Amino acid sequence: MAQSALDEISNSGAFVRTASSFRQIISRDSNSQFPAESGRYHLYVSYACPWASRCLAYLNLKGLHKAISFSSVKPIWGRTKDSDEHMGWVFPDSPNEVPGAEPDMLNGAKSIRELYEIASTNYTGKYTVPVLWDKKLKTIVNNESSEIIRMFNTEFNNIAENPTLDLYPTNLKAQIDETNEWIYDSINNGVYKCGFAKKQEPYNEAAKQLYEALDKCEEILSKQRYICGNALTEADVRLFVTLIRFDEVYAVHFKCNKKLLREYPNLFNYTKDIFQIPGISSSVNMQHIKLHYYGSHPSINPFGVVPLGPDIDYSAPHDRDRFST
Ligand SMILES: N[C@@H](CCC(=O)N[C@@H](CS)C(=O)NCC(=O)O)C(=O)O
Repeated sequence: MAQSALDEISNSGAFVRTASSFRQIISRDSNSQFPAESGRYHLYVSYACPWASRCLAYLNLKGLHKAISFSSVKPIWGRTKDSDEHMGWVFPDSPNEVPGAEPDMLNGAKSIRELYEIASTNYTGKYTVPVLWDKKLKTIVNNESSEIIRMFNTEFNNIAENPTLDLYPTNLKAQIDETNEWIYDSINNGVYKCGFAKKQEPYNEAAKQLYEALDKCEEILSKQRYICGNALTEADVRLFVTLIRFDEVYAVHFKCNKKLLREYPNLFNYTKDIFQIPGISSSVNMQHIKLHYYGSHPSINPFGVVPLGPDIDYSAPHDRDRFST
């Protein structure tokens, strides 16, 4: 089984992501195994990781800081054990080592791998973030961001500061699901397929699909403020986490350079618009993002040199107010 994303390559040279393993659900039902109690859960993230960042964005948007604690690992992968060569997410020794990264105060773990080993003695998969941790049962509840964001959206409403915000409303579920599907495949995961391809053909195919999907988004966003209409939904948060990394990282590191995000007027302004929603900008740490990608994939960037640019100001004015909401 793959122990890191860098191993998830098929015989044809294409990147093929494996499914997450911990799939328990936190419920508002106080009799469930994992009830939505304040102070019980902790979200381990890396600011670098788009999947973890969407959970962090939700934590902020729903006003769950007091109910659910979170911390970020160090941006650059390190050795997770002295006895083997595995490289993965590690915690700093002190809060001053890398701004934004914190030691593991809950379990005293040195790496995310250690958390997986506490949760399961026979785990053989990847040691990914996000990790939604149960402090009471000392285990991983869930490590699949698409499920974590759904729990944050609905299950904590009794303790959330923003309980009425519903990013997956009943009347839009079908449209959000349909949008997520092509955006996940061609854009969120598509950039990874471009970046990790080890042969020309799978790269060409992934890049073609990526740019068709970006063109489609550009077209949709020329007519409406958000991707599923004129209200923010889950689909926007999911799209945003990839777009915010696009010009700073994916264009260079993952060879997604056929067109830059800032060459798409609607997508670029849309990215600024979402960035400026209260709670979103603090889920974005561009320093961690750049350090991680350029510094953790030696097969793509052997010397770990981080490019200077383009240093885009996503808090600059945008033109999305032209649509009514
Ligand atoms: N399906 C997972 C994917 C998470 C994921 O791939 N995280 C990456 C970071 S961006 C990771 O932790 N990779 C560790 C590794 O490949 O060893 C989710 O969406 O939660």
